[in-house]
Amino acid sequence: MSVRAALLNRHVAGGCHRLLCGVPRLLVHIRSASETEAGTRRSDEEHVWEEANYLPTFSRARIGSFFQERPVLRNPFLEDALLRGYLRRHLPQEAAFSDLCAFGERVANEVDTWGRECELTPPQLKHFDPWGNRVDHIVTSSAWKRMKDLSAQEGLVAIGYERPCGEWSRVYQMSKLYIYSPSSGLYTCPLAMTDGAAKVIQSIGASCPVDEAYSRLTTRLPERFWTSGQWMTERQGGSDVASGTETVAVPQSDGSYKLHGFKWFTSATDADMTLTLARVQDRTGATTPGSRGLSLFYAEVSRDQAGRLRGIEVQRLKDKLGTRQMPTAELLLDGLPAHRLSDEGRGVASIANMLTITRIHNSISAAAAMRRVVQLARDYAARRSAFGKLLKDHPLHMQTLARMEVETRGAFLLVMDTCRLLGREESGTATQLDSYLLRLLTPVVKLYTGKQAVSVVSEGLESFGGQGYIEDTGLPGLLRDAQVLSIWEGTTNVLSLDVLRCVARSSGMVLHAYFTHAKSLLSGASSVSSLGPAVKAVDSALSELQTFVQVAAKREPGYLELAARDLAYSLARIYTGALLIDHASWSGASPSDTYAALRWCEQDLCPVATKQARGCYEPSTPPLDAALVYDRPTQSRTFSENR
Ligand code: UCC
Repeated sequence: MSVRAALLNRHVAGGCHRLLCGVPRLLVHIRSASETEAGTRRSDEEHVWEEANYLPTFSRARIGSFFQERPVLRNPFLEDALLRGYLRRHLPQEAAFSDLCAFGERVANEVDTWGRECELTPPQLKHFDPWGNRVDHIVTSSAWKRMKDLSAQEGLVAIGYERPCGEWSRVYQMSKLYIYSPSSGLYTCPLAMTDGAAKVIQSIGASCPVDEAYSRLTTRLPERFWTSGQWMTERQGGSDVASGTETVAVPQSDGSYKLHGFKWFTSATDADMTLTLARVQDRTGATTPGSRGLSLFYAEVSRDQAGRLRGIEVQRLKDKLGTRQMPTAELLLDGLPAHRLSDEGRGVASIANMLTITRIHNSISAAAAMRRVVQLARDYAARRSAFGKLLKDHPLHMQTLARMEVETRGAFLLVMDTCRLLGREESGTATQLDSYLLRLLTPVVKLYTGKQAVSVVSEGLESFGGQGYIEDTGLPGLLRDAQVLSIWEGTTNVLSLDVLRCVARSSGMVLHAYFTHAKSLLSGASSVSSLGPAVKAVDSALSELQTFVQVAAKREPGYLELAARDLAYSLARIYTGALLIDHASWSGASPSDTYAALRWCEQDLCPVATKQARGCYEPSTPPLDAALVYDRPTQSRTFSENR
């Protein structure tokens, strides 16, 4: 620091008024954040000093001159080597490519800001108008409304039904949602349910009045576009829908119904219509309990002339950990006009199509959350210096990001393969084995990617240091929103049991389809020597899995139930390994594709066999688990004795 500057600082620090008034030409230290180029550091010697005619009466405190550059979101389509490689291999259609590229540009430059606005302007419930009339208005942000128009224009639901790419149309649609999801302000949630409702209506056969609804759910015209809700959850039944659903459907003389009940979680409650479950009352008012008493209903959300919701009271909005952008409500159904869509007692089986679609959307969102955090983290690693060099030049940091990348690639391929199967089924090209595989993979991909997303996004936040924990960076919201992915649409354990259920209901055919396809993926790569260790690992994991299944099939039912989660994880890891190998053996693959496959296959691919060998599913285990969970100091020993 120059002598002059030091003198000046002393004077200012001393509050020397004389100096301010009496000396005509003073030096002012420029220290405003906006005047300092982001990410640059200047030594004291290099500080810029400027002459000025006066000093302000008040001046900001010195806050230093270094400002860290923020991570920048670039076109998520162009930035994603695997997405582009996968599409080049399977869907080499110029129109789809240029649409995805243009959409990616829009997401980075425009939509991402709307998503942030959705987060910062959460929905509010206005129960009454200024004159005391009950109105139950859910007030959403303008950004949330723009998302609705955008979704229609971009065909985010419509593509799945227009099928511009034949059996690859679902892959195209889901690729678009994958690019969109982390910037969507959770608008992907209503889109998931909208897609699911369209699928249910299509599979049941769209006749009056749902033909109109179907055309609105699948339109590209914003002014016609509707979203749908999926009201399944009641106070007694989140997972156990069959025994927990209390809502009753009272038949009307014109063949329609009125619904009475309480829906405890309804997501994106600003929807235009909904599908929901209820029990039809007979003439005496009695209903059938359990799953066989449930039927599927369609209801429109509408208002009467006085502006009141017809047959619905919005009790309150939920105060949630994440997904705050989206209105989630408790609803009292008090005579909601509805139409029965399914045969009586076929409600769960009929809404299952919706569950398949929403679970796949959930998995897309999970893979997309991982991809987004990796994309931002790698950008940041090229901007942030610590310990003398950029983060990207620290091998340990790169190792961490590379592990996240491997998880993300695995999740992506697992989800896209499920979309591939869905597309084949819908376009009529699926074999029976494809259909079995789709049934098995749907719960597997949902449960596995939901968990991976939480772990990868959490790791991703850590890679920003303290900034990852700061709200106005927008990063913490990624973690909050990831946490729901393993909860809604079936928790990890409920979906693990769904895996067992579909194995049992298909008499093991879903597993036959699984083994057949996984082996065919491996056989295509057997001549690629660089993939040898990965092929060997997946091959032996498949054998272990087969042995496990044979042993477990002969054991008591409780044995398999205890193994359900590990079995589902094993199915996910082995199949994903096979997909990574298959992708790496493609002629257009990169060395990184091979490296990712090798790294993935280094983990325990078949934890169910590992844990079986350790006796984890033996009948002696559950009491020990329970004793461990409820472990308490024994009553005979007092506190002082324990010490
Ligand atoms: O609504 C929610 C939030 C909405 C937000 C959505 C956004 C999602 C993505 C966003 C991305 C950002 S959350 C609430 C969702 N609720 C659930 O997921 C319920 C979880 N519980 C289950 O999945 C259970 O396993 C139940 C409810 C399906 C079990 O019911 P049941 O009645 O005990 O099941 P059953 O008896 O096993 O099956 C009844 C029938 C059978 O058909 P049939 O009679 O022909 O043999 C089954 O094969 O339903 C059939 N079925 C299925 N079919 C049951 N599950 C399935 C399935 N997964 N796929 C095909």
